[in-house]
Amino acid sequence: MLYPRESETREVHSLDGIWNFVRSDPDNPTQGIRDKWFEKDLSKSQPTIPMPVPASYNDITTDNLRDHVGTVWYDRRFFVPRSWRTDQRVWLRFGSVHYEAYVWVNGKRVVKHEMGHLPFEAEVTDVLMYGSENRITVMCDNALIQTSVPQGKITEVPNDNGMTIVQSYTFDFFNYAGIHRSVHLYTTPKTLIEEVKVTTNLKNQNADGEVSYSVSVKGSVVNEADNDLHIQANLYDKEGLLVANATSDGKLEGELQVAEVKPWWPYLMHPDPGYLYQLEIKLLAANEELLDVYRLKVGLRTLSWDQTQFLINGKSVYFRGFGRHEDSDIRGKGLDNALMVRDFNLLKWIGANAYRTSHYPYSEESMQFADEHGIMIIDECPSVDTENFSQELLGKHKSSLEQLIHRDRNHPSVVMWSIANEPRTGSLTADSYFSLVANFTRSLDKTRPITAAIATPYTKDQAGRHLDIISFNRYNAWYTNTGRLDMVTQNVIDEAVAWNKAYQKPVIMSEYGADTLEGLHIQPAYVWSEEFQMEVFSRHFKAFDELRKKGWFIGEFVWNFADFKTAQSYTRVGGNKKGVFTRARQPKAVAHLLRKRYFALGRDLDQCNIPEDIFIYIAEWKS
Ligand code: GCB
Repeated sequence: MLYPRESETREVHSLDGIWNFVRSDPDNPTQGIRDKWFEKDLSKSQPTIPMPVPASYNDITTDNLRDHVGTVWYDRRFFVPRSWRTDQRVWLRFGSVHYEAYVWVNGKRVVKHEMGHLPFEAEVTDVLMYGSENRITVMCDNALIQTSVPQGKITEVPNDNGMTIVQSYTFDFFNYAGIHRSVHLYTTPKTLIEEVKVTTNLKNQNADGEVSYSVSVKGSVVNEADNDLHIQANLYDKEGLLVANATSDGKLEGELQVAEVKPWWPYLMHPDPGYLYQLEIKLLAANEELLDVYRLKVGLRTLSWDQTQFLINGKSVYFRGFGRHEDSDIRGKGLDNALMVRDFNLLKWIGANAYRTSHYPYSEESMQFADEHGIMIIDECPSVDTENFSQELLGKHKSSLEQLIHRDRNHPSVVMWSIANEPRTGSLTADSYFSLVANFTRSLDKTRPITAAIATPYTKDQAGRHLDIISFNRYNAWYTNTGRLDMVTQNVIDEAVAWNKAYQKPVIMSEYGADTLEGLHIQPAYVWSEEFQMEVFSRHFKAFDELRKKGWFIGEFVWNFADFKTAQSYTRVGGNKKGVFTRARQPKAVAHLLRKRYFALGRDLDQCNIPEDIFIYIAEWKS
């Protein structure tokens, strides 16, 4: 599904803003459907409150909307200009609604979508009233069950006043819900570019590049000219100069050859990282009439991998990154440009070159930003703590990957697919389940390797054999041997070696860390203190440097970039505090340590420049 972009044939209107909101009675979640709340303004059925879009609804009010389980309703009115009545289509697109969404326009249901973090859309041409006001109504259900992705459980338990419905889940982040990303209305011509798939290749030692594109079209007029639809593809460099062009045959695909190419490089691996070209796709009729235009950014790069390494443009990559969350105060998982830009500034300040979209797909806007800034992404689907494997779950898990890959396959920043986080891979059922999930993923995209972040011990794991790259999560000195800083380095080395021995594949440590309360200082180091976090990291660094010498250890990912909200638990003080940054995106002491390491690695491995302020004057050392 293409990101909505304006062009000479397309208009985009935002429906973001303040919507009206109703929380259903948790004991009667389908009341709104039965009573047809979508047929008129919500305020005619129930008292409404204002609710920002995009945002999670949970932390907006002062009553306990936070822990609401079940359905909520949103609506708003909007104008559709008279000019849109002309010979074109209008689409309604949601960047994401968590978890299940039902959408009506002027009382008519236009789309239903299950699964958060992924976009969906519907054509609304025939239900809109042009040159007048329209109404959009959304019902959103946050309930997670054993066959949703991710999984959860709904139970009814006694409380002081009777019975209450409780949502539980094993994953360690708050189940924020609502209209999380932007809502757009956009127009397209009747015959439109529906999908564009781009792959790139570099040749002659990165001197020449190739962009292959294939386009699918919707709604071509059924007449003899159909087969003569064709594509004019133009590629422009950053300065706007045309560097290659091609006209497709009737199969609507083709190749562009780029001489003296500027490859897409990750941050700190090249002085000009994240170089993007603009690909202009023009859909033309047989008589050369311009039907539709869509433009997207393209980065030219190659990926390859074998049993010991992962390469970009033929150069071996060492990942220095983070597991992250889309999470912040008040807005929860709602898209926030200020937060996104701040996060990228911090990623670059600290010298990271990668992150994993733990534990679900991140916003399309952040994927575009990663392309621009040369940050490599391990793109994870929303399957976390996967267990109780069933056919129904498998179907939804595959669907999540299909939607993710369709959304993200053109991003140069996406270098790997992660098919799950900490799935329970110790059983034989996990073997066949993950063989199916991995093969399905490969059938959709062969150009990127597949991984999963595994916490099952290597002795029991049944999924690693289906992956291309092994990622493991482990919390030495935290969940195991708590407080024992002397039991980190060797354990990390031993486990990574064992994973490599078991599968003969490259290995990444995809999570390590320690909860740390900002400002808590205890010397000697004691759990939860800033000193402890620094020592835990430093002991891991030592292990990683030993492992790097072995030739198959390809990356280190801290857990977590920033503190984040979780469900309530006595192990969590206001949430998970393993952040290198606080939830307000300020550095803890360990951030300065990590920054020195990431830049030191960048200098050693990729010959990057070191920022001057890394060296703080202390004294003249006498040798
Ligand atoms: C993990 C999970 C992550 C948790 C983390 C922790 O293994 O993958 O979601 O937040 O541990 O801090 O417990």
